[in-house]
Amino acid sequence: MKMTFRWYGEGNDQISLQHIRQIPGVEGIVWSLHDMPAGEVWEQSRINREKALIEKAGFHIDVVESVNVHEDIKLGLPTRDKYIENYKETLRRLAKAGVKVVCYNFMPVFDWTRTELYKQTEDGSNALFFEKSQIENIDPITLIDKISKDVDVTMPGWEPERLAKLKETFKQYEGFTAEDLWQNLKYFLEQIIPVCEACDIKMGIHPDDPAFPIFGLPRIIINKENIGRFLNLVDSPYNGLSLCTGSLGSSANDIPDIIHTYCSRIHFIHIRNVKRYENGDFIETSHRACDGSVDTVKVIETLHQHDYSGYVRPDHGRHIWGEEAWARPGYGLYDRALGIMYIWGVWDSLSR
Ligand SMILES: [Mn+2]
Repeated sequence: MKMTFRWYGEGNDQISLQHIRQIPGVEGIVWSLHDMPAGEVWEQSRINREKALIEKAGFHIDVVESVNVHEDIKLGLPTRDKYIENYKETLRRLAKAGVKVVCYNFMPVFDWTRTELYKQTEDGSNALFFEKSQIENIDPITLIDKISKDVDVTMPGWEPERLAKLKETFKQYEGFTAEDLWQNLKYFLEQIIPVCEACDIKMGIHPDDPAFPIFGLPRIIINKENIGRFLNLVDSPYNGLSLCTGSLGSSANDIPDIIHTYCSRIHFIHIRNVKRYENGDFIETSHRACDGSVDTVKVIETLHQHDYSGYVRPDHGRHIWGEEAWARPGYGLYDRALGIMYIWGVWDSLSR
């Protein structure tokens, strides 16, 4: 298991690389060029600059999260070929810099969805929250307006250029089915996986978050069966998973079983916990197994049984010790650092 930590880049993250260095056992930074619009080719000089900065602080740059997929590719529009060519070129350039794994997702319109970014909890911490009845009774544009008002940073998946076209994008998805999305994903993979094989970059798809359809948009990377179907679209080790226990945990998935079944295709894993309520709501919790609905101990135990040697990062944490004043939603320092210690605690005791 190789421990990593997500960092949003200089001037774009309140947490410094020096602080991350002080978390035990973190070897790599999970990074991206967060201001790159989906579909553009990443400049080699910018990739190299980021690499130099991260390596100078003592970390590897093996994992990129994410290289975003242009909406036209998901929609299967004729313009997709141009964007797929750009995607391939970005992959080649990342490979040249030494990147090993690229995380991405294939969710229509939205990257991830919550109804509240700072939901107060009993102990005074706060966390990302999803209230199902709100989603059912609000139109997406209103929700985005409401959520965006709470934060002054650009969140991945909620980039201004994406939000500006929201209405138009929704229109494009009218009548669009899950089978359409499967077909377009297959087309995309058939194009890029040979490039990945040639330049030795492993692709890891992130499950849909939450793992069920919202706003009438299809969601396909949501459960064991669909993950199996996904891996068979192109049956290559380079076509793999960025398994996220929190996303899959938003509905009743047996995550240890998913890990057990597909372990050789998991290149990157996000470990976090969520507590699901009977009415379909869920809130993000500490990493501890008893605090949420995901059996994180069994998740780590299953990885250990399989001698998992891929990349891991703690996923979202709660905001604790007042850090909501400055931290990105879900991406404070403290709870993610505690999460790492929990993961190491379980892992090390199993190794002993
Ligand atoms: Mn995740």
